This record gives sequence, C-alpha cells and structure tokens, in this order.
Amino acid sequence: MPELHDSVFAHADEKDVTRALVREFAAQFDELIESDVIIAGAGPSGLICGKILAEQGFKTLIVERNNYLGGGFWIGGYLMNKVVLRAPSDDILDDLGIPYKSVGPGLFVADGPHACSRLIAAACDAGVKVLNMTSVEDVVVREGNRVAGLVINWTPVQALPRQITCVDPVAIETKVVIDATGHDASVISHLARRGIINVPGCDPMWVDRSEDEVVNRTGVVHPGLMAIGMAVSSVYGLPRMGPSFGAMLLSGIKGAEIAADLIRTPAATHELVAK
Ligand code: 48H
Repeated sequence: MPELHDSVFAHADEKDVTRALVREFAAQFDELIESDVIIAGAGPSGLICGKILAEQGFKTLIVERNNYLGGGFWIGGYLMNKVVLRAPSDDILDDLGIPYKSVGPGLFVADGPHACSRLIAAACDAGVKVLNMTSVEDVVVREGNRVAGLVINWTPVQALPRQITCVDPVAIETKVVIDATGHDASVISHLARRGIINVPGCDPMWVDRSEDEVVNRTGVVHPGLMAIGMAVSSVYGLPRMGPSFGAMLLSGIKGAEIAADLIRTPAATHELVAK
C-alpha cells in the first residue's frame, strides 16, 4: 500500500480535467452534426437497430432524452425486472450473449439489468454514438416535407420556467431518421400535430397478434422518417403486447436493414412508404 502522502494517480489540475471534457465532447458533437442515421430513443428497438447499422460502418447517432439508456428493457413489466420474450427472439439473446431461461414452449425469461446492459454495451462496442439528456423537439424538413434531421435541446431546458429563459434548440442533419421513442412516437407526432400524418395510438392488448404486426409494419412512415418498436404500434393503431419484448428486437433488426438500403439509395426514401 502507498503511504498517505504518495500520489497513486497521474497528476492533473482542474483545468486539465475541464479541458479534456469540453474538447472531447465538442469534437464528437461536431462530428455528429451530420450523420448517416439518427435514431431517436435508446429503448430495445433503437439500441439493436443502432448496433446493426454501426456494425455496417454507418455513422449512427442515438438521441435519448433520459440520462440512462435502455427504455423499458430494464423493467419487463409491473415493476418486475424480468424480460419475457417469445421464440425466435432467443436467437438474438444468444447473439448478444444474454443468459436466459426457457419457461415454456417458445417462451423465455432473461434478467432485465443483464439483458439491458449487454444490449447497451453491444451498441456502444459497435460504434453507436449517444447524445443522452437530449430531447427531440421537432423535425427538420426539406422539399416535400422530407424529414432531413432533428431539432434537439438539452432535456433539463424543458424544465426551465419560460419566464426565466427561452433556450433555442439546435438542429442536426442526417440521411434517415428513425423514430424509436416507444408509445409516444415523439418524432412522428411532430408531423401529426401539423396534420401531415395520423398517429391513432396503439389498440388494446393482444400479444399473439401484435408482435408479428409490429415487425411486419416496421419501415418508412414518411419520406426520410421510419418507425421501429412500439412507435410502429402507435402509428398504425396496432394492438399492444404488454411486457413481451421479442418484437422490439426483431423490429429494430428489420428497421436496420431498411435504413441501410435507404442510406445507400437515398431516392428510395421518397417512394418507400409503408402502406
Ligand atoms: C429523445 C425520447 C423522446 C424524445 C421518448 O419505450 P422504449 O423502451 O421503446 P421501444 O419501442 O424500443 O420498446 C418498447 C417497450 O419498452 C415497451 O414499452 C413495450 C413492449 N410495451 C408494450 C405495451 O403493451 O405497453 O424506449 C423509448 C426511448 C426511451 O428511452 C425514451 O426516454 C426515449 O425513447 N424518448 N428520446 N427525445 N422526444 N421520447
């Protein structure tokens, strides 16, 4: 053991720490002002989608309004941190190295914290960059209302009383925006409030129907804008599935395949709108 007066750590002054923080953040943020794809929401669908796109070499940014990543994947349901999934989602758990238990024919249970942390690590390892504590405030559009980016602001700014300060947001541009914000479909709802698209919200629960439908309807909802995960249910009025997470992962994987095609052939974003 070193003596109390010996320093174990490398020497640094406060200014060095502050400079390291500011310079590294600013350099990364500068890089992310233009990306190949922005995923709004770091729940299970957004994280797995980002992982696959980053693995393919696309510059992938996830914007998440909370400090923590993982969305509803930490807590499976009813404040119980077990995640239930149906086959064939066990293949994805195997790929991610998430331990799980078989509890019935084609029915599996994993620990929420273990599953969620493995998924976050996989996305980060693949090269996904994250702006957390950052909320989507609006969309950027170009000709024909094609979505070309997001308007973002620090999440705590929303908590400031308007009479104290009004902090203008900034905008970031991209080739494809993916709404992975869950029930709220927060990005798509910015088009809905202007009457450009309809967001009916999800239908009552019916797990056996809903998961297939979410995956089937995953895709482009408007030029430049896709929906994955629970946002798909909200946009198409599909039944909800409760705390069963396989469709979130499969929807994210399908969304990544579609986004990759769109990034490679941008003209397709104008035509390929899911019916
Ligand atoms: C930045 C935002 C904003 C915003 C929201 O809810 P999530 O876990 O989303 P999915 O679709 O990956 O998974 C849904 C699943 O968790 C679930 O709720 C299920 C299966 N429900 C079934 C049922 O019947 O209820 O994650 C969405 C993420 C969260 O982390 C939000 O904080 C974030 O998006 N988010 N981020 N700007 N405006 N809005």
